[in-house]
Amino acid sequence: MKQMCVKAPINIALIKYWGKKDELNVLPYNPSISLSLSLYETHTVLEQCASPGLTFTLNDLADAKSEKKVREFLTFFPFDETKEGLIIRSYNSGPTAAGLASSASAFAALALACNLYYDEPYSFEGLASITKKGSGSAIRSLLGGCVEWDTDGRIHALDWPFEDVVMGIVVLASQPKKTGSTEGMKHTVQTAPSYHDWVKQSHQDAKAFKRALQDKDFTQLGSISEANALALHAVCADAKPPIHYLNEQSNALIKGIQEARKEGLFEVYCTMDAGPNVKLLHRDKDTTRLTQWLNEHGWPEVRLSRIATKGAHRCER
Ligand code: 2P0
Repeated sequence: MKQMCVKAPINIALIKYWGKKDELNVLPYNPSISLSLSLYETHTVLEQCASPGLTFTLNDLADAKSEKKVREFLTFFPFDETKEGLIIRSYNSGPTAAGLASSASAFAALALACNLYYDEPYSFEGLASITKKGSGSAIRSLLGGCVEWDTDGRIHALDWPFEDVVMGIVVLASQPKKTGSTEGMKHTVQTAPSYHDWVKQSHQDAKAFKRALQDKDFTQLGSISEANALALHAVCADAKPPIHYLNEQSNALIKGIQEARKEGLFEVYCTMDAGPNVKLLHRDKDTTRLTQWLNEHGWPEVRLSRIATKGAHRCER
């Protein structure tokens, strides 16, 4: 029986994507830049089956909502449910739908697995353009390292000069978020008066971020990333009614990190996505001081991640 196994890493954006200028083709209003991370990944297995129909499981459980999205995604491939049997098993090693990029790794893995299973109907560019239709940010998990997704819908690997950079993730909540990203960004585009200023600023942030990469200037890179994340949450709060992904704990942790940084205790920068969890960008030399500080202040244990050098790739079962 035919079978295909693929793994894809999560990615965390340092310059955030939030809003589609073209919903049909999933083209973003602004460029985003991310790091693929080795901490969590999705492992997806496609298997031929004798009886026609689709069976989908997520972490070995049936999941109607995800199955619907997978079925929609399969329309990009020559899958005929009335004639062909297909079992898709998907495993997320991290929490699902909690702002930890599980849909990014999931659709990157699914897209590559389907493309290989059906003998590559798409070139890499074609694959990228359908992957983002599963989930916009998933396009960035096709590549490893530092990845830019531009407003024309293309992805580029950027040279990442910091071998010692670590991303720490402090999980403050692992339940699925109340407002999904798709609906949250649409609501923000439609109702936040400051949305277009935010887009303008994001373009400038992306330019400044790439300059900081060329200059190998971690301080600049971290400062831009933190400001860009805070601006995302400010524009969400500007929507009518507002969207608040951060909770009191997230805000307290961000404030504590900023104060400790100002005092010179460590050089750590915060970034947050569509959920309350806080990610902490720093270098090896600060990991011990950061973990001690988190511990002393009663924060949950930080999960540390290196940058994943490989994007979505075929694997053995
Ligand atoms: C990002 N996020 O750049 C931003 C920052 C969350 C906050 O991309 O509608 O699941 O499927 O394109 O990719 C999450 O949004 O949304 C996201 P769709 P997606 O990582």
